Amino acid sequence: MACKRGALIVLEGVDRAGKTTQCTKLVESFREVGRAVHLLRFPDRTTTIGKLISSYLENKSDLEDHTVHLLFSANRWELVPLMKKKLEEGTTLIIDRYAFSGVAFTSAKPDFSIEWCKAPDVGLPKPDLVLYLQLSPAAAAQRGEFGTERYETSSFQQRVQGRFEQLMDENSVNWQVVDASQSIDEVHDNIKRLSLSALTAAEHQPIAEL
Ligand code: DGP
Ligand code: NA
Ligand code: NA
Repeated sequence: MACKRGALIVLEGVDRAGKTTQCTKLVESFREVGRAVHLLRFPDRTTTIGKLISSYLENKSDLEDHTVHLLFSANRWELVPLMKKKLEEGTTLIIDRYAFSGVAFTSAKPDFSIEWCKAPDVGLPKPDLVLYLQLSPAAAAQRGEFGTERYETSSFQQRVQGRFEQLMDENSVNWQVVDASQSIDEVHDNIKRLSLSALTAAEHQPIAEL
Protein backbone atom coordinates (compact mmCIF):
# COMPACT_ATOMS: atom_id res chain seq x y z
CA MET A 1 0.00 0.00 0.00
CA ALA A 2 1.36 3.39 -0.98
CA CYS A 3 0.03 5.29 2.01
CA LYS A 4 -1.24 4.26 5.40
CA ARG A 5 -4.92 3.41 5.51
CA GLY A 6 -7.36 4.43 8.20
CA ALA A 7 -8.72 2.05 10.82
CA LEU A 8 -12.28 0.71 10.93
CA ILE A 9 -13.47 1.04 14.51
CA VAL A 10 -16.96 -0.04 15.58
CA LEU A 11 -18.82 0.66 18.81
CA GLU A 12 -21.44 -1.90 19.78
CA GLY A 13 -23.64 -2.52 22.79
CA VAL A 14 -27.24 -2.59 23.90
CA ASP A 15 -29.35 0.56 23.71
CA ARG A 16 -28.35 3.27 26.28
CA ALA A 17 -24.80 1.95 26.76
CA GLY A 18 -23.53 5.37 25.60
CA LYS A 19 -22.33 4.47 22.10
CA THR A 20 -23.39 7.69 20.41
CA THR A 21 -21.77 9.93 23.07
CA GLN A 22 -18.56 7.90 22.95
CA CYS A 23 -18.44 7.92 19.14
CA THR A 24 -18.62 11.72 19.14
CA LYS A 25 -15.88 12.05 21.77
CA LEU A 26 -13.67 9.56 19.95
CA VAL A 27 -13.95 11.52 16.71
CA GLU A 28 -12.92 14.69 18.60
CA SER A 29 -9.88 12.90 20.04
CA PHE A 30 -8.71 11.69 16.64
CA ARG A 31 -9.04 15.26 15.32
CA GLU A 32 -7.03 16.60 18.28
CA VAL A 33 -4.11 14.29 17.48
CA GLY A 34 -4.30 15.28 13.82
CA ARG A 35 -5.70 12.04 12.36
CA ALA A 36 -8.26 12.14 9.56
CA VAL A 37 -11.51 10.68 10.89
CA HIS A 38 -15.13 10.25 9.77
CA LEU A 39 -18.21 9.22 11.76
CA LEU A 40 -20.81 6.81 10.40
CA ARG A 41 -23.82 5.21 12.04
CA PHE A 42 -25.95 2.24 11.12
CA PRO A 43 -28.74 2.20 10.34
CA ASP A 44 -28.08 5.24 8.15
CA ARG A 45 -31.65 6.52 8.10
CA THR A 46 -31.02 9.08 5.33
CA THR A 47 -30.92 6.71 2.33
CA THR A 48 -33.98 5.23 0.57
CA ILE A 49 -33.43 1.91 2.35
CA GLY A 50 -32.68 3.76 5.60
CA LYS A 51 -36.05 5.50 5.42
CA LEU A 52 -37.83 2.13 5.21
CA ILE A 53 -35.87 0.98 8.27
CA SER A 54 -36.58 4.18 10.16
CA SER A 55 -40.31 3.91 9.54
CA TYR A 56 -40.18 0.29 10.77
CA LEU A 57 -38.26 1.23 13.93
CA GLU A 58 -40.72 4.03 14.66
CA ASN A 59 -43.57 1.49 14.37
CA LYS A 60 -45.03 3.46 11.48
CA SER A 61 -44.82 0.40 9.23
CA ASP A 62 -44.49 -3.35 9.61
CA LEU A 63 -42.02 -5.47 7.71
CA GLU A 64 -41.54 -9.23 7.73
CA ASP A 65 -38.59 -10.12 10.04
CA HIS A 66 -36.32 -11.72 7.40
CA THR A 67 -37.03 -8.84 5.05
CA VAL A 68 -36.05 -6.19 7.56
CA HIS A 69 -32.88 -8.11 8.42
CA LEU A 70 -31.87 -8.01 4.75
CA LEU A 71 -32.70 -4.30 4.55
CA PHE A 72 -30.43 -3.52 7.53
CA SER A 73 -27.66 -5.47 5.78
CA ALA A 74 -28.32 -3.73 2.44
CA ASN A 75 -28.08 -0.41 4.29
CA ARG A 76 -24.53 -1.36 5.33
CA TRP A 77 -23.59 -2.61 1.85
CA GLU A 78 -24.74 0.60 0.18
CA LEU A 79 -22.14 2.52 2.22
CA VAL A 80 -19.25 0.11 1.41
CA PRO A 81 -17.88 2.09 -1.57
CA LEU A 82 -17.68 5.22 0.61
CA MET A 83 -16.16 3.27 3.50
CA LYS A 84 -13.43 1.74 1.32
CA LYS A 85 -12.65 5.08 -0.30
CA LYS A 86 -12.25 6.77 3.08
CA LEU A 87 -10.13 3.97 4.56
CA GLU A 88 -7.85 3.88 1.52
CA GLU A 89 -7.41 7.66 1.71
CA GLY A 90 -6.12 7.22 5.26
CA THR A 91 -9.29 8.28 7.05
CA THR A 92 -10.26 6.35 10.17
CA LEU A 93 -13.94 5.40 10.36
CA ILE A 94 -15.71 5.42 13.70
CA ILE A 95 -18.99 3.53 13.33
CA ASP A 96 -21.95 3.59 15.70
CA ARG A 97 -23.22 -0.06 15.31
CA TYR A 98 -22.41 -2.48 12.49
CA ALA A 99 -23.10 -6.05 11.42
CA PHE A 100 -22.89 -7.32 15.03
CA SER A 101 -26.00 -5.32 15.93
CA GLY A 102 -27.58 -6.86 12.85
CA VAL A 103 -26.92 -10.38 14.10
CA ALA A 104 -27.64 -9.66 17.78
CA PHE A 105 -30.98 -7.90 17.22
CA THR A 106 -32.43 -10.27 14.63
CA SER A 107 -31.21 -13.45 16.32
CA ALA A 108 -32.86 -12.22 19.54
CA LYS A 109 -36.18 -12.80 17.73
CA PRO A 110 -37.67 -16.31 17.87
CA ASP A 111 -36.52 -18.85 15.26
CA PHE A 112 -33.49 -17.01 13.86
CA SER A 113 -30.12 -18.76 13.93
CA ILE A 114 -26.90 -16.80 14.27
CA GLU A 115 -25.66 -18.53 11.11
CA TRP A 116 -28.59 -17.31 9.02
CA CYS A 117 -28.27 -13.82 10.42
CA LYS A 118 -24.58 -13.54 9.58
CA ALA A 119 -24.87 -14.61 5.96
CA PRO A 120 -25.86 -11.32 4.24
CA ASP A 121 -22.99 -9.42 5.94
CA VAL A 122 -20.27 -11.86 4.83
CA GLY A 123 -17.74 -9.86 2.79
CA LEU A 124 -18.31 -6.48 4.44
CA PRO A 125 -15.12 -4.65 5.46
CA LYS A 126 -13.99 -6.19 8.72
CA PRO A 127 -13.46 -3.88 11.69
CA ASP A 128 -9.95 -3.59 13.07
CA LEU A 129 -11.52 -3.15 16.50
CA VAL A 130 -14.98 -3.70 17.95
CA LEU A 131 -15.48 -1.89 21.23
CA TYR A 132 -18.32 -3.47 23.19
CA LEU A 133 -19.79 -1.08 25.72
CA GLN A 134 -20.95 -3.43 28.43
CA LEU A 135 -23.76 -2.35 30.73
CA SER A 136 -25.84 -4.60 32.98
CA PRO A 137 -29.62 -4.51 32.56
CA ALA A 138 -29.86 -3.01 36.08
CA ALA A 139 -27.42 -0.20 35.27
CA ALA A 140 -29.21 0.43 31.97
CA ALA A 141 -32.52 0.71 33.83
CA GLN A 142 -31.02 3.44 36.07
CA ARG A 143 -30.40 5.54 32.97
CA GLY A 144 -34.14 6.09 32.66
CA GLU A 145 -37.02 4.80 30.62
CA PHE A 146 -36.61 3.32 27.19
CA GLY A 147 -37.84 5.26 24.19
CA THR A 148 -40.80 4.21 22.13
CA GLU A 149 -39.02 2.61 19.19
CA ARG A 150 -39.31 -1.04 18.30
CA TYR A 151 -36.85 -3.25 20.29
CA GLU A 152 -36.77 -0.78 23.22
CA THR A 153 -38.00 -3.13 25.96
CA SER A 154 -35.86 -4.56 28.73
CA SER A 155 -36.78 -8.17 27.95
CA PHE A 156 -35.75 -7.84 24.30
CA GLN A 157 -32.57 -5.92 25.20
CA GLN A 158 -31.57 -8.71 27.60
CA ARG A 159 -31.89 -11.22 24.79
CA VAL A 160 -29.82 -8.94 22.55
CA GLN A 161 -27.11 -8.73 25.23
CA GLY A 162 -26.96 -12.53 25.38
CA ARG A 163 -26.49 -12.67 21.62
CA PHE A 164 -23.69 -10.09 21.72
CA GLU A 165 -21.95 -12.20 24.37
CA GLN A 166 -22.17 -15.24 22.11
CA LEU A 167 -20.66 -13.26 19.23
CA MET A 168 -17.82 -11.96 21.40
CA ASP A 169 -16.67 -15.51 22.07
CA GLU A 170 -15.61 -15.83 18.44
CA ASN A 171 -11.94 -15.04 17.90
CA SER A 172 -12.13 -14.00 14.25
CA VAL A 173 -12.95 -10.41 15.28
CA ASN A 174 -10.93 -8.16 17.61
CA TRP A 175 -13.48 -7.51 20.38
CA GLN A 176 -12.57 -5.36 23.37
CA VAL A 177 -15.06 -5.11 26.22
CA VAL A 178 -15.30 -1.72 27.91
CA ASP A 179 -17.09 -1.21 31.23
CA ALA A 180 -19.76 1.33 30.26
CA SER A 181 -20.87 1.87 33.87
CA GLN A 182 -17.84 4.14 34.46
CA SER A 183 -17.99 7.92 33.96
CA ILE A 184 -18.14 9.29 30.42
CA ASP A 185 -14.52 10.45 30.69
CA GLU A 186 -13.24 7.14 32.04
CA VAL A 187 -14.98 5.20 29.28
CA HIS A 188 -13.60 7.67 26.76
CA ASP A 189 -10.02 7.30 28.01
CA ASN A 190 -10.22 3.52 27.64
CA ILE A 191 -11.75 3.70 24.20
CA LYS A 192 -9.26 6.28 22.98
CA ARG A 193 -6.26 4.23 24.09
CA LEU A 194 -7.61 1.04 22.47
CA SER A 195 -8.51 2.90 19.26
CA LEU A 196 -5.16 4.62 18.77
CA SER A 197 -3.31 1.35 19.24
CA ALA A 198 -5.70 -0.38 16.80
CA LEU A 199 -4.88 2.30 14.24
CA THR A 200 -1.15 1.72 14.65
CA ALA A 201 -1.68 -2.02 14.14
CA ALA A 202 -4.02 -1.60 11.17
CA GLU A 203 -2.43 1.09 9.04
CA HIS A 204 -0.01 -1.22 7.22
CA GLN A 205 -2.46 -4.13 6.87
CA PRO A 206 -4.90 -4.68 3.99
CA ILE A 207 -8.60 -4.22 4.75
CA ALA A 208 -9.99 -7.64 5.72
CA GLU A 209 -13.53 -8.97 5.15
CA LEU A 210 -16.17 -10.35 7.49
P1 DGP B 1 -29.96 3.38 16.85
O1 DGP B 1 -30.23 4.35 15.72
O2 DGP B 1 -28.49 3.17 17.10
O3 DGP B 1 -30.77 3.64 18.08
O4 DGP B 1 -30.43 1.94 16.30
C1 DGP B 1 -31.76 1.71 15.97
C2 DGP B 1 -32.27 0.40 16.47
O5 DGP B 1 -32.11 -0.61 15.45
C3 DGP B 1 -31.62 -0.14 17.71
O6 DGP B 1 -32.65 -0.70 18.55
C4 DGP B 1 -30.73 -1.25 17.22
C5 DGP B 1 -31.44 -1.75 15.99
N1 DGP B 1 -30.53 -2.25 14.96
C6 DGP B 1 -29.38 -1.68 14.53
N2 DGP B 1 -28.86 -2.38 13.50
C7 DGP B 1 -29.69 -3.43 13.29
C8 DGP B 1 -29.70 -4.50 12.36
O7 DGP B 1 -28.83 -4.64 11.50
N3 DGP B 1 -30.74 -5.38 12.45
C9 DGP B 1 -31.74 -5.24 13.37
N4 DGP B 1 -32.72 -6.14 13.37
N5 DGP B 1 -31.77 -4.23 14.27
C10 DGP B 1 -30.75 -3.34 14.23
NA1 NA C 1 -32.30 3.29 19.67
NA1 NA D 1 -27.07 5.17 19.93
